[in-house]
Amino acid sequence: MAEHVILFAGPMGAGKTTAIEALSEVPVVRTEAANTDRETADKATTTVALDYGEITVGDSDKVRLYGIPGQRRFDFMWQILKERARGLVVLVNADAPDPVASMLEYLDEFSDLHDRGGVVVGVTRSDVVDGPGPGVFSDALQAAHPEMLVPVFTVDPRQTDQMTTVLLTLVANIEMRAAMTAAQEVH
Ligand SMILES: Nc1nc2c(ncn2[C@@H]2O[C@H](COP(=O)(O)OP(=O)(O)OP(=O)(O)O)[C@@H](O)[C@H]2O)c(=O)[nH]1
Ligand SMILES: [Mg+2]
Repeated sequence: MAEHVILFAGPMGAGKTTAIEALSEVPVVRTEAANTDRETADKATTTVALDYGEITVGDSDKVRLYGIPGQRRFDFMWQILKERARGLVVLVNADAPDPVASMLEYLDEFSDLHDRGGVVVGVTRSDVVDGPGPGVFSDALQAAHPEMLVPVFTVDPRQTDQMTTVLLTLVANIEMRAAMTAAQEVH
């Protein structure tokens, strides 16, 4: 039985808590407090410490899902969770002021997760605004980090099936990377 620890990062209101709620098979541990920054994200609450959920993939692989706060003033949690994680889902909302720049910031911040495991990007709230499509995000990624292999999805975090596709892609990438590393060590 393998275990994966996956981090969900991205700006406030991108849908990290929503995604973990959609995916988790156990009741999600949430740490929401009243949102005093309605300008950045017009919603009642915001995550102040972490979200936690779990899902089983395949026969018995447990995936631990951690969501981190989007607000920088809570970024002490980022460091703690970063050390445990092996995979990263960057969610970025298409209606943010500069979603492409925002995605690149999160990738820089968590680049060691790419080296240790894998990263996928989900562009959310594409139905709310006619923003840049996934190709724009992929091109920016390729230009900034040609060494990284990062799939980009357009996703609605409220939809369990869409989030499952994103998560399974990430888990497959992590396992492929681990298998290749193991094979290199044998030779
Ligand atoms: N229409 C639409 N709404 C979305 C989409 N993705 C997320 N939302 C909504 O946007 C809000 C996102 O809120 P959260 O899930 O709390 O966002 P978060 O990333 O956890 O934010 P912080 O914890 O504050 O950093 C929720 O109200 C979602 O229902 C989408 O693709 N389309
Ligand atoms: Mg949240």
